Amino acid sequence: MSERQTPERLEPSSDPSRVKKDRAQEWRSDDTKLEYVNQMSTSSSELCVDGPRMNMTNLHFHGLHVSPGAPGDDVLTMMAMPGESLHYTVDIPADQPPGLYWYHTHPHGESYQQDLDGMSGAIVIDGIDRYFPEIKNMKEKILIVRDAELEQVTLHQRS
Ligand SMILES: [Cu+2]
Repeated sequence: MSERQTPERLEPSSDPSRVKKDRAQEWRSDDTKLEYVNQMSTSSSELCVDGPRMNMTNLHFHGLHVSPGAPGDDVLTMMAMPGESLHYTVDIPADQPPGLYWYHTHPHGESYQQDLDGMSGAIVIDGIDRYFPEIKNMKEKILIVRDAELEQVTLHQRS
């Protein structure tokens, strides 16, 4: 049996904003600094795709129109080994389309298992009511489905 460990400590401010993530935390679109702490153990008995896990990690901000260079959405050179931290600056542009995005780990060779273990979360860019005013007063619920594989759905036409 494996022990689940989470390496994340995202510390956005508590100010109201247009950018929200799960855990009911919010941060302002101009408050873009994140500290990501790898709290995984230095040794692992679990195997990865190509050998033993090293428990390294980083973040990818999926779908956001942000810089792919460090200290932004850089999944190639930014990497935290156990006990290390990464300091991100994620400048989300004012014209980022509203909608549901997500962040997830992205260390090559280990991200698949880390993502399946829950190392991901939602990022909501507010403003969809600008396009659909009728939903302005609807209560928002964010639903994240994990540990489930979705099978391809084929629609059959009834004759
Ligand atoms: Cu992604």
